[in-house]
Amino acid sequence: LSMKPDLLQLCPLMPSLEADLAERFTVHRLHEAADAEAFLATHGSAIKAVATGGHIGLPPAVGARLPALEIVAINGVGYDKVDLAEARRRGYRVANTPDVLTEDVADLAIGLTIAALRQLVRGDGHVRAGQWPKGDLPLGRKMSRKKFGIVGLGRIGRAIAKRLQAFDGEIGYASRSPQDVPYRAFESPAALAAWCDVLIIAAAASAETRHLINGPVLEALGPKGVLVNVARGSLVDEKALLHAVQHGQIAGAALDVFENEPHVPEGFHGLPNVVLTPHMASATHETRADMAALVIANLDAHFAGRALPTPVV
Ligand code: 8YV
Repeated sequence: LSMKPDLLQLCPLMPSLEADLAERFTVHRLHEAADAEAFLATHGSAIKAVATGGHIGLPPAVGARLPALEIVAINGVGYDKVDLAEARRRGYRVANTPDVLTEDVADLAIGLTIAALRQLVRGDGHVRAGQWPKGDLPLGRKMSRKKFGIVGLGRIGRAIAKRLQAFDGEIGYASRSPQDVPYRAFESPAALAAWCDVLIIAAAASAETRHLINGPVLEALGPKGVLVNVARGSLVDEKALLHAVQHGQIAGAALDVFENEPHVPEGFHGLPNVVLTPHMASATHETRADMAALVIANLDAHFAGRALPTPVV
């Protein structure tokens, strides 16, 4: 008889993490099951732990099938897709992987901003398609000395601001509460958007921040403004954004996250003024190894009866 507790895995994880999980748990992979309903009917009642991605969390319909659940270990910092009230009510723990991915997400925010302003992706396509001998690209926009607005000044927002300081511009922010920082505070995303050239989204997703960036905010950002999102798709009204980039209401956008991932509205595909990446802000060898180590550390701590290193609940 195996003494390993049963763990439900909800999405592919990197091979070394899957191996570490298999050493400790009897792992059941829901994402590989042909019939999820039947799979949960067979294994659900034994499951004590869940390993999942930040972008997947724990769907309520799955959580409801796991009566013995003790801990949800998220391989990511965002816990917007896990119902924390339900976790408290049912008495299971939730852990995430903060801090270790902050630098990567901030780095990608800078990369996306430069990519959007300087048309990096379009330029690459131009060369590959053999267009260079036929003419130059239209001009891009300057990055240095711009006004940068950051929505959400938590760990990631601050790391973005720190990097932006090298560009000799001005930095403003909008956040839930005023912060002790040398950046200009704005009372709302709309006020920030009206002031800045580049609006970077780094806030946590929640019911309160859903569609925080809506039509009026994009209108305030204006025809020279660029939107960058490395947070969650739900923070932006994607229909309003598509309309804005299609009609020149804003200059462009660089998006790593979308409302209905991995589905990206087709309207975006043909637009030269948008840069689209597949939710890859934390996707480096180094950071994914650090995240994996934290997932394991939280699970180990729980099953050893110790305090979790990075608990959410
Ligand atoms: C990951 C994320 O892409 O940290 C988060 O909240 O969304 C990302 O780091 C995802 O969680 C990987 O599983």
